[in-house]
Amino acid sequence: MIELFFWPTPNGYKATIALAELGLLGKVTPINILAGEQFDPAFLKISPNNKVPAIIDHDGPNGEPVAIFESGAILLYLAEKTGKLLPKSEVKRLEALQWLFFQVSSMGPMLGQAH
Ligand SMILES: N[C@@H](CCC(=O)N[C@@H](CS)C(=O)NCC(=O)O)C(=O)O
Repeated sequence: MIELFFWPTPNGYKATIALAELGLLGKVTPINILAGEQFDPAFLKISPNNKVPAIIDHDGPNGEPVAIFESGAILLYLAEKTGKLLPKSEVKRLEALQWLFFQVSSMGPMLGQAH
């Protein structure tokens, strides 16, 4: 199971939905970004850009714990770890990756600024 550091925002839900769909959602630690908890030094060791979502996979590469921040990196990590969510066909995989990068680099930030 994977530990999630979460606040109920669209970015927070992206990681939550992927973890739930994969049956990997473990302990959920709320990080209240309205109260400044994202600047807690302990959380900054997990997410150095002081943002949710972030995860800790206690069974990461080589069986070691690994902390991951950035929703796109989390989604890619989960897809590669499980062999799910990303198509196997190279062309379809590239298509999915283009929309993933479009979402995290173009759509997400614009919606964030709009709100
Ligand atoms: N590029 C990041 C954006 C994450 C992000 O903007 N998180 C916001 C909530 S939606 C946050 O934690 N803000 C707290 C802050 O910036 O201090 C991702 O895709 O994970």
